[in-house]
Amino acid sequence: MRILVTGGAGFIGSHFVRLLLASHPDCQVTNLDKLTYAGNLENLADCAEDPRYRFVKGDICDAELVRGLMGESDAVVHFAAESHVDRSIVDSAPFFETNVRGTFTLLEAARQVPLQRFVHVSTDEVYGPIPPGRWVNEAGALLPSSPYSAAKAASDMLVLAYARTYGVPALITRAGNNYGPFQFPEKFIPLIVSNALEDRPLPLYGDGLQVRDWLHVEDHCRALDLLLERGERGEIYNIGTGREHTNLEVARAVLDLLGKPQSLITFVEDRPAHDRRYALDCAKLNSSPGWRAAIEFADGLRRTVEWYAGHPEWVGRVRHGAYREYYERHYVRREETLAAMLRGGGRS
Ligand code: NAD
Ligand code: TDX
Repeated sequence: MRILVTGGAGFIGSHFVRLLLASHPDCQVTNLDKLTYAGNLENLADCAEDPRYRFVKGDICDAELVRGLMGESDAVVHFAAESHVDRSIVDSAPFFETNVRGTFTLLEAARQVPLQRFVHVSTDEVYGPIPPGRWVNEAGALLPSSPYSAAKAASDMLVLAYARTYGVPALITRAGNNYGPFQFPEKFIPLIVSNALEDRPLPLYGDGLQVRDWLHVEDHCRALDLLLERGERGEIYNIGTGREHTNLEVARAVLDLLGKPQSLITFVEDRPAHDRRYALDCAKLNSSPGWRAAIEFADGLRRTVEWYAGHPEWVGRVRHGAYREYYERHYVRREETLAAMLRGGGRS
């Protein structure tokens, strides 16, 4: 099968490309990626020489390029997106450009070629916050809180409309928070791990009691691979573990794993419109095609912490390279201010 992967140089996309090449000897993979700050070809250095793999640098909003690549493909797995909520609050324009117009551009091409499958990788954030004691299934209302999740919800609506109107063989997946190696250290787990490694404060928004369903990236990619083969067109599939952890629990566990003091935990101003809890009902995927997360959170977190501790050069290049300006603007200055506050007996 010839598979076009968009955003394959990012965190989840790079794991997915690696999984495809490892588990499907006859596949041909084209990775279309614009290489934004989040795209990093180092994430796929071990695949670069594989004759079944091809990298194309380009934008999913480029209709001509997308039409050409899709015409040579049997299936599309669409990861490319602006993916960080905090950035969408600072500047939402690239989120609507890539997540909405980019998805529209792919769908326009998809309706003109004989594709077998189009997997649209979406998120649990489109449902908005889920009250305690409840879990949302695929029929849940979409109530996105951030510009990021609003753009993802808009792209989901386009996918459903193109499946119904033009028969594009598309399905949508909505996963919980991913974690694992190669995740950009602006996201919570790699941010707190790399801060702890440098003895910097771990910033927890608000009271730190927000709940997320942490899904190891390898479990997520296994589910996507299964759905690429056996998912039903026009359907939506939630992908989660059913486990709940507060951000504070995660931060405490990371500090314990690294033998660092709990005093590094620092409560900071909350994110605007911060969703309190995500909780997915995954009964559909669990029953057919039949998938369950295999990696326990404690084990996955330990391995992830070990990976970051063992790759200081990767973290250093990412933090101080493409990411430097944003990192300094949003984290270093804030942490320095916090550290000064703490020295002066302020909030802790
Ligand atoms: P990421 O930010 O690590 O990677 C995104 C990739 O897309 C990068 O390689 C970037 O260069 C590329 N890209 C961005 N704009 C592009 C454009 N216009 N054209 C081509 N390439 C472009 O993101 P991620 O965390 O790997 O997330 C991948 C997908 O999974 C996203 O669609 C996201 O919404 C979804 N998702 C992520 C999570 C999570 O926890 N990270 C959870 C659920 C769903
Ligand atoms: O410095 C921080 N302090 C903090 O308390 C950061 C960066 C985050 N947080 C909190 C906010 C969330 O409650 O940690 C939690 C996780 O934050 P993020 O890593 O920013 O993830 P989230 O906002 O939950 O969104 C993620 O999961 C769904 C991904 O970024 C999305 O791409 C995905 O769709």
